[in-house]
Amino acid sequence: MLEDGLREDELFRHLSSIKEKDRSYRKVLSSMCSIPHPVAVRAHNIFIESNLGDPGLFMGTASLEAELIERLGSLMSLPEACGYATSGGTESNIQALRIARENAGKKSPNVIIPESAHFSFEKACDILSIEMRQAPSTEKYIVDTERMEDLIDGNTIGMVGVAGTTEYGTVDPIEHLSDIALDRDLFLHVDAAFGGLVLPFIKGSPPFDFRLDGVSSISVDPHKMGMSTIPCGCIMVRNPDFFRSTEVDTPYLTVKKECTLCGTRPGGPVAGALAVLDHLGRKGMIEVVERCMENTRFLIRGMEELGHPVAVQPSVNVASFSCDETPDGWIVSRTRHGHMRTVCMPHITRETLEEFLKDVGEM
Ligand code: 0PR
Repeated sequence: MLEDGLREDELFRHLSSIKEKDRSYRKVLSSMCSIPHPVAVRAHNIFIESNLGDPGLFMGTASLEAELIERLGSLMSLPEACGYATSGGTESNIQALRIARENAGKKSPNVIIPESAHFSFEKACDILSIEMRQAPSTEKYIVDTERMEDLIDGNTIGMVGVAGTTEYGTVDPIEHLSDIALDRDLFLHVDAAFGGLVLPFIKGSPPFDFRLDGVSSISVDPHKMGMSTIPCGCIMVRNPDFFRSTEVDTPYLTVKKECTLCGTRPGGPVAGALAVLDHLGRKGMIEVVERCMENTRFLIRGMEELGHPVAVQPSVNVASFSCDETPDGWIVSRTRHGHMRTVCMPHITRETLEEFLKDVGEM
């Protein structure tokens, strides 16, 4: 710790120089986060000191969280869905498996997840001492439901389906998983961290939400395609009783019980997330998603013309290609199968993609 504090101008000169070491999003095709919408930043700043961990103190902010859950619940076809704002998809997935485990009450619990599921499930299973059984994907990079069913036994506490996979932008056959869940009386968690704010705005998207009776919980992240500030995820459940199992007594707080994983929780990103949804409305969200999807199709056409086929036609704005090299100055990621993975987030413009394709062509 410094003995004498820095002057404000010195401090901020230093911070600005450090910030320059961060990448700007311009040539970043690997991220599922983006530049937050200006209304999100403005709303976030208004609620900068609010703590949702003590909702009795911050009743206004708590009402915004309830509104956010109502908006997202409606988007997921269940306006009365019960939920709360998390720090993102990882926390939502941990909580979903925690609820599934408590709900099933098995001695040696296991959960069946698609091989393509996000690595946060590995963390969740480790923390919760649940055996993670991975079901392989088909050649379309969606889970093979027959293989999934084969893995179910008497100790299975639930299944996971992904709506908008991190690596290929595909959607698992959630309708079929929902039938299996109902048939075998299992908890079904849908990880729609990415797709939850994309698929509802695309006509003809496959069903993945609470319309399917077997879906028990869904996670949706406003800090991805919701353009909110970080961190903002949401976990929603069909049955409010599900949260009983994660409740603890909080005798000295303004509320006497808490079902969340984190204690202190920021109100700013929640205000930011709601601000974006209310400012853009359904029409504005459709425009944003359409632009991202048009850009994704443009990129796929361009890459294919250059001899780099897309691994699978995605259902959301994530596209992965057979292309071993990466042009200088660009950030893409690599899937576990070695494909070049790209995400056309709102910060990726048509001009940026033209520049990217030109550089790929010159590699
Ligand atoms: N579920 C899915 C389907 C995801 O894609 C992700 C994250 C998560 C859960 C976990 O969400 P949180 O990271 O919010 O806990 N997917 C991105 C990924 O791992 C996260 C990311 C975002 C990574 C921006 C890098 C980046 O620059 O690729």
